[in-house]
Amino acid sequence: MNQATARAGANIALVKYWGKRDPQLNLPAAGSISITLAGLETRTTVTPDPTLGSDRFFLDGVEQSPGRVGAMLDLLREMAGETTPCRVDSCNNFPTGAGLASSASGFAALVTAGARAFELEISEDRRSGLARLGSGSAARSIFGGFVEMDAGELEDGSDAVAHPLLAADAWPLEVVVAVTESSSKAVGSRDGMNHTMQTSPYYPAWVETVAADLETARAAIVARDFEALAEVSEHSALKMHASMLAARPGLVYWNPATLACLHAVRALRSGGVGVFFTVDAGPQVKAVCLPGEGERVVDVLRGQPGVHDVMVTGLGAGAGAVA
Ligand code: 2P0
Repeated sequence: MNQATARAGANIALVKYWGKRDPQLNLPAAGSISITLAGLETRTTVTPDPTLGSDRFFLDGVEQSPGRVGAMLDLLREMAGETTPCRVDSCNNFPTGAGLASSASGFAALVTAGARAFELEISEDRRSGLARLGSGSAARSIFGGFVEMDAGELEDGSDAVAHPLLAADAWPLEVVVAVTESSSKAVGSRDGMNHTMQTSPYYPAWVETVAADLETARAAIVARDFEALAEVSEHSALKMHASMLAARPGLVYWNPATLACLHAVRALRSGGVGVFFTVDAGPQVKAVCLPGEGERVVDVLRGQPGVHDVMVTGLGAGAGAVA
């Protein structure tokens, strides 16, 4: 056992994951496709310490209940035949819990650091499956660039893992994040997803149509066809939000600034700029741009009423150890 540190980038889904086929094993009802980001990352250090009575977890320096982090450590300890408690120190370089996918980079970094701390020789596939148990979207952050998550068919969930589609430098898109609210969201993804599954009449239609979107997005990525990727990505995001809006009571994650940004992005695209939007379970807007277009999009989104902050980043590598 050793102290080990790992980093992982946040990821943004272009074809969204929303709904589970098995809540216990955290298996998605459908696949998803994402891009892993370079500039929004989590760094996590796992320190096995026999003097601790139980696991301790610090997020950005503030102690939290170990919860799902402790459950992940239990799995890693069981695989390693160990029982030693750990201290986990995790830091995000972006706001936590505000729809910027901190659980994705968080669990990808935790699994990667934890596997190293317990000297487990495990494949990226296996790490992706473990990360999924912590958070569905985390399975994708194990890999860099363009990534596809498979829903899988097996009951034990062993085929519900992600795999890379295209390396980051093969199509170096830029991502502009417009922060329209910096506090944590009212309804977390997991609760929002369950509520949508249970009460939205649009949920079955959502699940039935994801496979076609995956096929379109996959083909667009392989062909570097930005227009096709823009069309299917905006469709997937709006369709996911439509399923949430139709829940009872409806989930409204957007604020006026969210909507202002969506219209601004569409106006830019109509004017010939290579950009499209996506929105997750929160009010932030992510604008995905052709290489070189990011700065122009930053200027426009910064000028939208209600936008607090704008960040630009590129696509990045998968989760990895930090020496
Ligand atoms: C996604 N989201 O594909 C979608 C779009 C949010 C909206 O994956 O319950 O925190 O831990 O598996 O991974 C956020 O959901 O959910 C998410 P759990 P997770 O990025």
